[in-house]
Amino acid sequence: SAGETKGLFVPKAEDYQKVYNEVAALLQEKDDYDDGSYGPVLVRLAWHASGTYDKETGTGGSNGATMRFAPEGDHGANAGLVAARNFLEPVKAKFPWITYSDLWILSGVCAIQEMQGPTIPYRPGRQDKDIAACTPDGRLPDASKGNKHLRDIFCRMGFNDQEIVALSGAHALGRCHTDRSGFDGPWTFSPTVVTNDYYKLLLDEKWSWKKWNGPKQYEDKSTKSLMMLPTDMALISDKTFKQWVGKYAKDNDLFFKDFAAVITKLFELGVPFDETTQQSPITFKPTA
Ligand code: CCH
Repeated sequence: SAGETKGLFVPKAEDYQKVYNEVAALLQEKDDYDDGSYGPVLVRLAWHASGTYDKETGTGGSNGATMRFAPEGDHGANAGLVAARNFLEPVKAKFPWITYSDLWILSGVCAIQEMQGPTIPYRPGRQDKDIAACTPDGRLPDASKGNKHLRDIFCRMGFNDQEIVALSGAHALGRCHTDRSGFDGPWTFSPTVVTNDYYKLLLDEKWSWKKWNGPKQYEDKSTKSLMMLPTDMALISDKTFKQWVGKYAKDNDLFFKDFAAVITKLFELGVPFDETTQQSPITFKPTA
């Protein structure tokens, strides 16, 4: 029949929408976490699954979900992401046909849309790999560094300056945790809503070094309740990056459009989609 090949269940767009709805319902239900949502940490899981990609060797990326295994799950950059992976276990149990690799990315898409962000087209087709495919430590960015490091890391994935700045707008979401990265605090006043506030705050606030025992980070002079990482500040100390920060601070529609395009690219790095099926991307219907 149409939906089956050799007895294997072949999921259709409506099946992926069911998974989306389940993640969205869990996001609603489990609202006692952090700032009231698992959304930000789901976005970070999808990003760290994808951001290991190396264009030279074609290794890493979201195709594989190798963060399930200790060597990669234990990388310093992935500290705390077990909360996101555990959050998704009941979804995997309810829809065993979906791979972890597809589920993590679908959940990132769901979180962005449910937190009032732009529509992110989604294509399934990722396969889980085994422990041997774990990537080496050091492929994800180090927050204590500057503009050269950002370019080194993101060019390895295949991104340009504009794309680096557009991706960084994700820091409108969530917060730093002292027991995970060592850093502390949120970037914006609305960490569970996708906005261009990250760029506005970068430009409009006065930022100074936070005086504390933790790693070097910035705090806003007026409320001392927001933070920026050294890598965040690199986006306004570097002239080319700063031009894009200015554009996104002024124009939320432009940010949404560019963010949707660049995060779709990120989520698909190294994924060998079956081009013969000509499967068009799925547009998930938000639940709100
Ligand atoms: Fe990020 N990020 N990120 N980030 N990030 C952290 C948290 C989030 C860097 C470092 C950190 C992106 C880029 C960078 C999110 C999405 C993206 C934390 C705190 C650090 C440190 C972790 C903790 O303590 O829990 C650095 C360096 C870069 C360099 O570019 C990109 C790109 C994205 C997505 C597109 C999200 C979301 C969070 C919040 C997670 C949470 O648990 O609230």
